[in-house]
Amino acid sequence: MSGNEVVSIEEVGKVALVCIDNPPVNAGGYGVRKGLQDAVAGINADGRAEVIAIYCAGRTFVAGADITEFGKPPRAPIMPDLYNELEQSALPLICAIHGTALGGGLELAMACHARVAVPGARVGLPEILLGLLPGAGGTQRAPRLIGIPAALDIALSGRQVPVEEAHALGLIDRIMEGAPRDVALAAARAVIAGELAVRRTSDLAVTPDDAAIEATLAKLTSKRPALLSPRRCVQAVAGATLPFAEGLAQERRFFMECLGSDESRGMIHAFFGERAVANIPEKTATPRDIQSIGVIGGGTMGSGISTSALMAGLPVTLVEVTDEALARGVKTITANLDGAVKRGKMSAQKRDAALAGLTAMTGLDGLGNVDLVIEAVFENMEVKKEIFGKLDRICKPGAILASNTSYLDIDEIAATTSRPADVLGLHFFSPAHIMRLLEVVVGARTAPEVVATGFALARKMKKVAVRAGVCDGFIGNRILGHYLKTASYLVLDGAHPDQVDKALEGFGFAMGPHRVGDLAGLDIGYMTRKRLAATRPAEERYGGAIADRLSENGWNGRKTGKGYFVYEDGKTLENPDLNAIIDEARAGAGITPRDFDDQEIVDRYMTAMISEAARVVEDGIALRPVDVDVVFLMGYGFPRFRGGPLHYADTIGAAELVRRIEAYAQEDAHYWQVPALLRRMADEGTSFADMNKGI
Ligand code: 3H9
Repeated sequence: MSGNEVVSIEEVGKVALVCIDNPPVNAGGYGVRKGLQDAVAGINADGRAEVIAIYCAGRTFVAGADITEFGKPPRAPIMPDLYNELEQSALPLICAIHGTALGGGLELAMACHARVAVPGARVGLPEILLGLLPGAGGTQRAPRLIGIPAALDIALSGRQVPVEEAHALGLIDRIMEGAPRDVALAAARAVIAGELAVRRTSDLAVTPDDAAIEATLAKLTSKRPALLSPRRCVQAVAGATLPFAEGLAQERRFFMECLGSDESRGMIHAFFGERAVANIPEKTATPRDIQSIGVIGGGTMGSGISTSALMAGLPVTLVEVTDEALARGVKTITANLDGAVKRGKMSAQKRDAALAGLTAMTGLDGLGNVDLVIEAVFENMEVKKEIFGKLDRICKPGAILASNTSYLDIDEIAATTSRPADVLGLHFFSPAHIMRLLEVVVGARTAPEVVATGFALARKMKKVAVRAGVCDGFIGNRILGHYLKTASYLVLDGAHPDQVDKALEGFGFAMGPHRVGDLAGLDIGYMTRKRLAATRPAEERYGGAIADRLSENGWNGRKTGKGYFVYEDGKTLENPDLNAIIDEARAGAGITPRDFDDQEIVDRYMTAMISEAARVVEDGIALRPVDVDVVFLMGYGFPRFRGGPLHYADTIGAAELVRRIEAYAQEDAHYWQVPALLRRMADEGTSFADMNKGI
């Protein structure tokens, strides 16, 4: 009865304490499962203890199954069988939770005969975020403990439930203060003293709730029709009214079906991708200490960045040109923080403390003492150069000078200073206090510790940083600029903007490109096309005629009430003038329109996106394919269950992509060119996943 390398047993009087110690998050891999099985069986056989109490070492209770084991042959004991076995323990079996009991962790707790948790602990069933459903009895035991509606809410949202709420629901029996081992021991003694009740969850009855099941399924069909795992999750929960073994067998079937789906492969790729992007060449450099930040520009971006920094507890000096602009910036920041309080992201007290950290002033002179400056003025190289020249004179030695530019050359900006090693791009996404992506743009001379500081700042702001090289648009906007042309070509050639949007929404995007354009403002694209007009190659087909005409009419999208669509009383309606504009543009270009089916729309759009993404990897702008995936998942509304453009590309295969590009090139050989990387992959039979290996 000695346990194994990750599960140990300690006898304290009549209590057998079982400790799981499997860093970093005590995931329930084979060693943990086997250790628990042997420990609980051994203690029962031994006959000395009166209660068994499980707790975890380190920062958290079991955070779920070991995700890295998915896709490999299962190794007995598998979780659902093990938890049944544990639940049948003759000795009372309890657990003490700290940190987060998630997925298979919470399922372990629910298989115990009582559960206690420390203040601050959280519990949840996040399998849905991995394209799965709770597969170790969670869909059967949660309804028995807390009822069908609450079980549906927790399993479908995947949210982390605070311990107080979990206690009120009946998921946790008692909240107890102390170190996990002490709490486990005290709770076990309470069981011996008859002060803490124990019972087997699978013995409890479930109150049927067909209305809740049907309403939830109907909502899923209208809101998330493309996804398998939420639907299967509801069906599994509905099965909780069956005899326990039957419900459990059905849950297992559904779990295995989801585990074998592209949906879960995409979402698991996204989970590991978000963490893998932190693996950069500069990761061993020591970040500089950032205690204060300066933000230049109080517009939407500057205010959003300031809000994000203040929410992370960093004092901000906001700089604007005029008092009026400054007042507008402060007002926006205040409204952003109020919004965060309303959404439950921060307390009113924290908001007040954050606002107290804001200093607002006109002129750059007040930035002499800050550790990092983020310039967020409008996109004009001359203006930016002038600002960086001044910052070079004003800022203290060692201060980091960052630009929030979305596409301009960081090296050219850095060259206006005497300290190019301290200059980098920090490209936030709008709204900056909500969007979690940060592109850290590394110039030719940016110092490693400056890059590392960008990543550390992102972590502090609870954002995910992706390393990008210098080029027009970096990773995201460079690829976007390319594939948006496809959307315009599709419309010129015969598809309707609404059809294009609906086809892509069917693929999984929250909004199609025309609705997004209307939301962002069509004037942005209009100005970009004007800016690039002089450099547009003569062979390039011009796709902007329709959008140009909309902007020239003053129809710049939502903010003007009209763009590709008309916006009235919160509704999106057809623009009655759009067809005439489209007809005129087609006639002007001598095009006879043809029909497109939705699949061709998706194929062309995605192939264009993948082509440019392949070039971005090949050019070294992105370190690996997964970096592109994370940029699109976190910054461009790419459907998470598709895993990102290059994960999705692997589901098509390089050979088929090359074939498609060559076919499209028959009509437009300038736009549709096979990227050398894709050609090589097709010849060698390799995938983008191969290039991600060893991260
Ligand atoms: C499940 O349980 C299925 C069952 O229902 C049925 C089975 C039959 N496995 O996030 P962090 C790694 S599905 C393997 O940076 P934090 C992670 O990759 C599972 N590895 O820490 C990272 O590695 P690295 C349901 C895992 O403190 C390191 O641990 N559970 C797992 O910011 C640190 O992670 C979940 O979905 C895992 N389960 O956040 C929970 N989890 O350092 C997933 C983490 O090499 N996990 N790693 O990059 C989380 O949400 C967060 O990790 C957690 C800690 C909140 C726990």
